[in-house]
Amino acid sequence: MNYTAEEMYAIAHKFETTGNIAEIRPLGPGFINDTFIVKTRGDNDARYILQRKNHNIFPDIPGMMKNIELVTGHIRKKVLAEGGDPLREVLTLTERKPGSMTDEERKAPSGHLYFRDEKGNYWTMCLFIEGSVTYEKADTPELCYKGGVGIGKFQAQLSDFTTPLNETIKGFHNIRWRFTQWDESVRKDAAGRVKDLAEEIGWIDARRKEMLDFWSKVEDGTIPTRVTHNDTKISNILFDDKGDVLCVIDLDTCMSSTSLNDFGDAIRSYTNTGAEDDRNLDKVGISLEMFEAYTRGYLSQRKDNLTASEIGSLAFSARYITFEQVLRFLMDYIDGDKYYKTAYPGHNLVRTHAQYKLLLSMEENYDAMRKIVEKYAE
Ligand code: GN1
Ligand code: MG
Repeated sequence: MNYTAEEMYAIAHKFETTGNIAEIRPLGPGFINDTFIVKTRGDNDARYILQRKNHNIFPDIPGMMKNIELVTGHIRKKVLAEGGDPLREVLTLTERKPGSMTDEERKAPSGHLYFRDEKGNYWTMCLFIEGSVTYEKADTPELCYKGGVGIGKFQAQLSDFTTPLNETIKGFHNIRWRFTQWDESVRKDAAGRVKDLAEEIGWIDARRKEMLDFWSKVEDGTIPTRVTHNDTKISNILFDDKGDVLCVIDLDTCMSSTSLNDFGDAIRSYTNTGAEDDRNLDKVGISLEMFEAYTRGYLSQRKDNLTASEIGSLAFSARYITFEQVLRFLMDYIDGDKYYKTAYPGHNLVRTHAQYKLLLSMEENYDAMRKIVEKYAE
């Protein structure tokens, strides 16, 4: 990412902020997009999130922004109806300054929601929610419980959303499609790494059938399709200073899929006693205490609305999404680290091993996980 300060200011100026832009700083360790925080000074000081969306990963940014506009608009109505604060309980997109737009931009689909610069990169902006807190890891059962309530509420708010959404990444959590990509990657062996990965590739092969069997239930409708977030790791959730969920962020992957993805991906991050890329595998595993707390919170919002097939698959969904993550990290390592940003050589392999350790721990604790789900689904 090579942008001078002047270029960054010019990009931020394309959006309708209050006050003058005073500072632009990078924010967070996102794996996909580049994120900045923009401070303004004026009558109402405010902060904004400016993001360069990765169009190599999201091929249709206008379609993605359309999804986000529709979904946030729907949630905003629900928040207002309940007397909540729409500036804190849902993401607020910042539009382009009308005067900064060319006729062509004005006419483009979702043209008011992004700026495409001369390098071909896409930029978007939204309001920063003051006083919000994010976590890389859940440190208390209380936080897990509240995260579960938050994701449950998010799904409930969208349960009557019927407008078709664009598929922003093809087959995102569709393991059949992931296996198609996987077989191609292993065959191509673009970085010449396959020869050293017999053990890891065996982990994937050994679980192919059970994962495809699960996905068949989504394909044949046994498990229903709903509007889901698809990236519910804890760092994509804003909490307030009391630990209550304010809103879910990073809506890039909001699409139609199974609600189980959101449960599974949350469990993958909330309950891990180690880091997603821990080198010390002894630290990695599922905390059943955290699992119970999240499940209790989530089902308090959703148990009356989920089908028996969904409830019956909740515990497995954690294994499904964690398996998929092992596959995706390993596939990216095989491809030569093209998808995820990495901090050092071999980072994707470290991530693969750490997520595999988490998967093993979920497999060992599967009966206990199922019993916990049953307890709170009653
Ligand atoms: C990416 O965008 P971010 O960093 O929240 C990825 C998720 C992975 C996650 C692993 C669009 O999430 O699917 O689970 O990394 N997002 C995309 O931490 O691929
Ligand atoms: Mg994301």
